[in-house]
Order: sequence, then C-alpha cells, then structure tokens
Amino acid sequence: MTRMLIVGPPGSGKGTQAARISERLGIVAISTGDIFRANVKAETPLGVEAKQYMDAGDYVPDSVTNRMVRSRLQEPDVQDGFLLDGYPRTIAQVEELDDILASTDQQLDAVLQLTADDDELVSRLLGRAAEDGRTDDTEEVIRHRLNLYHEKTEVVVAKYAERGIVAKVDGIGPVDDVTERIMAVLKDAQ
Ligand code: B4P
Repeated sequence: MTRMLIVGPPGSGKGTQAARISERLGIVAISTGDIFRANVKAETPLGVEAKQYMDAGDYVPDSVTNRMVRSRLQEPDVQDGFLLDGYPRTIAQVEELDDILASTDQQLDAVLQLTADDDELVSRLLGRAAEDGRTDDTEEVIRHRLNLYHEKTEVVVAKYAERGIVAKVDGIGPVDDVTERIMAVLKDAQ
C-alpha cells in the first residue's frame, strides 16, 4: 500500500492525518496546500499567482496545480511511494494524475476518504483561524470552500469509487481514534 491519496472536505483532518500516515507507513506526504502556502510565503511567482485564489477560497487553476504536481512526482523521494494530500480535487486533475502514473507504469493502491459534516468542519476551521490566522479561514470563505468541495471534488471521489479503491473513514472524534480507524481500513484493504 504505497501510492495513496487522502481526500476530504476542508477541515476533515487531511493534513493532520497525512502526517501520521506518512510516519507510520514511511512514505512521503505531499500536500498541494502546503506547497502553495510555502510559495506564497516566499513570494515566488507561483505563490503570487496562487494567493489570489487561495484567499478567496477558490481552487488554484488546474493548469498551474497539475504542472506543480507533475514536477513534484518526478523527484527521487517519491519513487517508492507517496501520499498525496489535497490532490486531485477536480476531474481534470484526476486525468492528469492518471497520465503521470501511466507514463511511469505506476498505479494507485488506495484513496482514503475522510468524512465529517459541514457544521463540524466550520467549527474546526474557525478554531484554527483563532489559533494561526490562515487567510482562508473566515466563515464566508470556509462556506465557499465547502461548497466547492461538494460541487467539484465529490465527483472525484465517485470516480475512484467506480475503480473500487476508496476506503471511507469517519473523521469525527479524537485525532488518535481517527488515525487508528485509518490504519485498520488500510490493513483490511491489503
Ligand atoms: P489545503 O491545505 O488542502 O486546506 P484544507 O482543505 O483546509 O485542509 P487542511 O489539510 O489544511 O486541513 P485539515 O483538514 O487537516 O488547501 C488550501 C487551499 O489550497 C485550497 O482552498 C486551494 O485554494 C488550494 N489548493 C490546494 N490543493 C489544490 C488543488 N489540488 N487544486 C486547486 N487548488 C488547491 O484540518 C483542519 C483543522 O481541523 C486543523 O486545525 C486540525 O487541527 C483540525 N482537526 C483535524 N482533525 C481533527 C479532529 N479529529 N477533531 C478536531 N479537530 C481536528
């Protein structure tokens, strides 16, 4: 089980759990959100372009995101496995990832879907806003990000479900409990 995705609405715990899975399985976690935020901080051309979309809670255009992921997946540290956190988020990104993997004769082993209801997600993200002040964590922008997830990313999960590789995990409850649920479904999927 070495090539995986973690998918879920904003606030479902993707980033939190990706770090733990990466440590337990010894695979590299790649968060497109983290890469964008690092570029915004360093004020690179990519960061300047991404910032306007991120602040509004919109997806960064597929052409930009796809180019970035294609380049990241050519690095030597991911050749034996990876966990992609927050990518793909659109059908065009699914097609791009299919193409990247096919070109190196690789395939995905699992797609982990984290679930939580919208009210829980809003309250978590407002909590994070109070702590670390992310510019996309205001209530209005959070609601917009959730709508975008329902509109554009649920079809991504459905597409992978057709391929029979989705493992669904309830993201509600203490972080440690969610991690144990994830490890249990991954074990069952092997
Ligand atoms: P992300 O960084 O992926 O932001 P996110 O969806 O909010 O997830 P994150 O990983 O930060 O939060 P998590 O659920 O772990 O993306 C940010 C932006 O980048 C996007 O809006 C978009 O603009 C752009 N972007 C990224 N990828 C893109 C793509 N592929 N295409 C286009 N644009 C893209 O956790 C949230 C909070 O919940 C944390 O504070 C955490 O402590 C808390 N939490 C976690 N688990 C919990 C639990 N069990 N109980 C209580 N709280 C919990």
